[in-house]
Amino acid sequence: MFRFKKHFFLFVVIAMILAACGGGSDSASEEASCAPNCTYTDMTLCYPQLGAESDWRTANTASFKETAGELGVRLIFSDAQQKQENQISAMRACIQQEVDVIGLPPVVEDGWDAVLTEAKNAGIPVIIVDRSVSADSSLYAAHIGSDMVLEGERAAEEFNKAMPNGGAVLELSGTTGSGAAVGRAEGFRNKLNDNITILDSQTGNFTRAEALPVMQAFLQKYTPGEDFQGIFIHNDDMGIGAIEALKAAGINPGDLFIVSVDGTRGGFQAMVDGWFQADVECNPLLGPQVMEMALKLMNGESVDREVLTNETVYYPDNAAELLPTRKY
Ligand code: GYE
Repeated sequence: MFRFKKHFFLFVVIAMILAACGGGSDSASEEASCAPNCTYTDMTLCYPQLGAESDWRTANTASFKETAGELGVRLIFSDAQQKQENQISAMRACIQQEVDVIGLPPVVEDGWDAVLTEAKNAGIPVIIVDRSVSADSSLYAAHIGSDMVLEGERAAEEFNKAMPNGGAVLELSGTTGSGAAVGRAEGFRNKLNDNITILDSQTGNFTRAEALPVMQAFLQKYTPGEDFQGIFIHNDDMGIGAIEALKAAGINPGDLFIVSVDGTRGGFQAMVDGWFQADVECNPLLGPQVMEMALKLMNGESVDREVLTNETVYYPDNAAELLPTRKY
């Protein structure tokens, strides 16, 4: 009898320990085992980068790698080459490895529900970085990035100032379905004066190489100066591709009103050369902010769900002076 009681007692204790360890329990807590005292050296951060399509992206990648190196964060980095399926499989691999936090810069807005749910069920908080997602916000911890709509609105205001009597513009837009392209296009249309028409809009997928033939095709269809007076370009890399196409066709890009987005060194150089008339800033240096937030999430602290980057518009008048100070 005594022996039976003892074994029964042991069985109950073991069962309680197993239950406390959460073996097979439904949803895990989002706090790491080091919480509330986790430090950067405790952190494994997964960053399934969307690609290497632009100078902006290169600077964004460098920001994550450098910041992780400085802070002692273990960074699991991958490059999805602008393919959503690659980003999703990289995320699944990170979930398997039980990383502490995932930073996701989504190539497009739609199609994240399944993998975000998997991360949530695994207790891994996800910070959406840079572009936005259309998924329900209960599926991720927060979003850190630029206000893409505001960027488009700022670009529109430059055309409104430069073309008070109206006219027509072309739009070279970013990756179809990406938060950056959707937001910039929306903001542009929100604020563009009624007397300025958008003659045509085509995607150059945010790359120099793809923008060049798109600009060439525009030039086959429309006569610069006559059919259109300006071009709104969703990033500097595509702007540089478009400039190449214009020059190759014997057109002086400075005769048109060209506004781009990002504010990279290439964009500043294009302003110095007289090709861009304004460059709407979009800051890629998000590594420090994302890692600071990731640490808070590991420690179970609350975070702001939407963190927008403070940005401005740059102009040719002081571009030469600012160019050497640019970090990207
Ligand atoms: O403007 C562009 C890059 O998502 C904000 O992506 C980012 C955009 C940026 O390819 O250069």
